[in-house]
Amino acid sequence: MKLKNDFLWGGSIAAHQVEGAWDEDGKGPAIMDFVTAGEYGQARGIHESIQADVRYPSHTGIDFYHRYPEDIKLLAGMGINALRISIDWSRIYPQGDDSTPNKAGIEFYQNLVDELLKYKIKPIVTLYHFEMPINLVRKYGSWENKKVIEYYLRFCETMFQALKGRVTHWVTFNEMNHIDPQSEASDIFTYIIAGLKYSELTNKKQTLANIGYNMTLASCAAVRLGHKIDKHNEIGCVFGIEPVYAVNSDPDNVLTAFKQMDRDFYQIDAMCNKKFPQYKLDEYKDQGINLAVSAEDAQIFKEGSLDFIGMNYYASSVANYAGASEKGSALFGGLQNTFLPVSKWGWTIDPVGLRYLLNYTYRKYGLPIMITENGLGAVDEISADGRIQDPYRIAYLSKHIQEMKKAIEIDQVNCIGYLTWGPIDLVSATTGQMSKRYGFIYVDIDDQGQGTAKRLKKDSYYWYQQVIASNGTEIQYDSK
Ligand code: BGP
Repeated sequence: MKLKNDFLWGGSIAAHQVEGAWDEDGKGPAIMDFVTAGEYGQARGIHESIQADVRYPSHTGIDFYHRYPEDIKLLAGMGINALRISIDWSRIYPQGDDSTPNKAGIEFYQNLVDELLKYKIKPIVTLYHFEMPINLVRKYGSWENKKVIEYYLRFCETMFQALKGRVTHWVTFNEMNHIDPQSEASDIFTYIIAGLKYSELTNKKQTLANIGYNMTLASCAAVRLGHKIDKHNEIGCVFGIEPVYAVNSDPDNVLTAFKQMDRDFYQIDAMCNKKFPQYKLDEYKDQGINLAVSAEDAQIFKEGSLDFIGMNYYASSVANYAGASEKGSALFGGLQNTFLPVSKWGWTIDPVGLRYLLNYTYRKYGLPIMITENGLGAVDEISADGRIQDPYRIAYLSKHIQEMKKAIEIDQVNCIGYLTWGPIDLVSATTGQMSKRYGFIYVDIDDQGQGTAKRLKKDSYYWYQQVIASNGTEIQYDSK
């Protein structure tokens, strides 16, 4: 298998990390609008109400809401043929349970999509990327309440209809798999996904299981709905998964690693195998967690299976093991791998892990896989002549593309696209920083929100242009 001519090369962004304009044109407050900026080792604050003199990065983002024509023109200059965007639910239904949608919000996304189509860039639209109206959390208790599924589906229907004929590729949810009753979670991870703080949940295991189940059900119901509205719709769900390796070949450690990695797959099982997995229900039962699949739900799982799997890939980790002396500090709490380097933010850099994960996932489901995020968060410096040299980013991306190509060309994995995270610098989700940059395009805004907001092309901009123009054959980097 070779990279197909219509292979998708592009990037991914999320509304709350770029748009800003958090209270303009009828947008309601959403969960991330209450989150302050943090940094590596210092968690983002989660506030009950907006406080004066506090910086909430989503309020201004990179001002994409007003600057998107300029930004899309720059992105188009690299030759990308796909951009994954998200729709901020709170722009469409400001309170989540409003009786009618906000026209200005719909128009914004119609115009944004038209701008992409003008440059022949395929819009890939995520319907939930950490952007829930806060009212749905406070009034209904977030995803634990089935009423929220109804409101989500109404929002999906509004957008499927509003963008019918313009958008064919959809993503129901971004990274719901981090909701996991079996492991301790940080407040920011449960908050980002469901607007709830882990430390404040009273019945943690039951609540997280309910949320994981309801989101899975909502995704399947959205797929079914999207197919009904337009048979051309290709609908996927995006997962943030990582390979989990064993520290050594001790079979106990190998089994522990397998179990830790497998935990992230029960929702994909449900979405691809037309059935919520019985093993998960039995496992829950053993742990005193009650979950029952109604006949109506079973029908939804049956009729709402995915067309493709979206994979966000950044890092791998090593499973904890009995007698480990160190505490897990890798991305999702695993141990660091002594064979591999880490980014400045402690994320393990493992290009081969991408090939491994592509193989593992493709062999399990046989569905097309789109790499929906990949990238290196790094600090960039502007030199005196205005140039931004970022060979570290090029090195990271080119190594990952090489491994993806091996998965496609040697291992016969049907991978349909490669989207980098944040092709234009944006606000970091986990830290709220601007200085954790992923882009090919630099945005002159600092961690305090100060700067000209000017956009500048980095060296990697020209490199990605060359990668795309050659359909992935020229990935070398000439630093001159
Ligand atoms: C993914 C999220 C993105 C993005 C990315 C990088 O999990 O889908 O929203 O933010 O991680 O993370 P960060 O911004 O924390 O560096």
